[in-house]
Amino acid sequence: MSNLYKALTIAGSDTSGGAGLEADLKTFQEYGVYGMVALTVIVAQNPREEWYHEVNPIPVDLIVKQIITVCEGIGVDAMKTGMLGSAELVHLIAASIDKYKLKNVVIDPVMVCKGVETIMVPEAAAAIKGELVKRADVITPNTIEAAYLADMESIITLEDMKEAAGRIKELGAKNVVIKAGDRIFGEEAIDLLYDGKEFIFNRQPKIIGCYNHGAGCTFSAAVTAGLAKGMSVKEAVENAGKFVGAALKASFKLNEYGGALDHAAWRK
Ligand code: PXL
Repeated sequence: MSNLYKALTIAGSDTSGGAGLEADLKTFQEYGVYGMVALTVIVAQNPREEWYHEVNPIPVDLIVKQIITVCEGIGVDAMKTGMLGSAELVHLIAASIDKYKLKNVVIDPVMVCKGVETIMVPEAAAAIKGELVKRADVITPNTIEAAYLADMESIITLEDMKEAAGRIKELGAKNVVIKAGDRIFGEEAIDLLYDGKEFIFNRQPKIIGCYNHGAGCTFSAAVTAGLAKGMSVKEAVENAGKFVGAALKASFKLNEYGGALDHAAWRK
């Protein structure tokens, strides 16, 4: 490798391969970034119970060991978080960001995913709000997560998105990206990037009939990989939008419960 760029994801494993650290590593690979992992939970889906998602936490002392391996033993150019099972783990990650002076910190405040109503225990969500948002160089909530972080009932208009971004910025995040994805706005998928000065809307035609499981993880991983390679936040976010768009367009069915993104689509 001529230039070695290294990224860490502190995230859960999605056994079905579409989301979580599997999506993150596939994305890092496509960007030419060397990917490393601290595994937080293992999600197994049950085909005998309508793909019910079972979330199995990894003991925190084992997560500590993984973070030491990567942060003390190797070093990282950028990092991201994904599914975090407990407030205790959130405290640990906040302390690790400070201890190792980690740069290019991308927080994907995963609180909900398809297949489970709530995956985040309320204490962990509160800890993310109190401890991780202010340490984020970029935070990438969807509209549900953004409404929670911003103390708003819901986000359904562009003005709501701006209001939420402003409130999340006030919690201390350097840059806020709110992904409206397929949830609102009819024919369009609209993301907003707010850096405290400018509201930049990225509008794309909605991709109809695609499988979007893992799209959020892939987006935040693409931002992380971009930052690891030295892109500006604006550039990394723009690129991540295109990367996910291509992966969504080429997404494919896996079984009767859903499908997956094609992470290699951008180069085809
Ligand atoms: O897409 C959210 C998500 C994140 N991380 C893991 C997951 C999921 C959804 O299934 O399994 C590990």
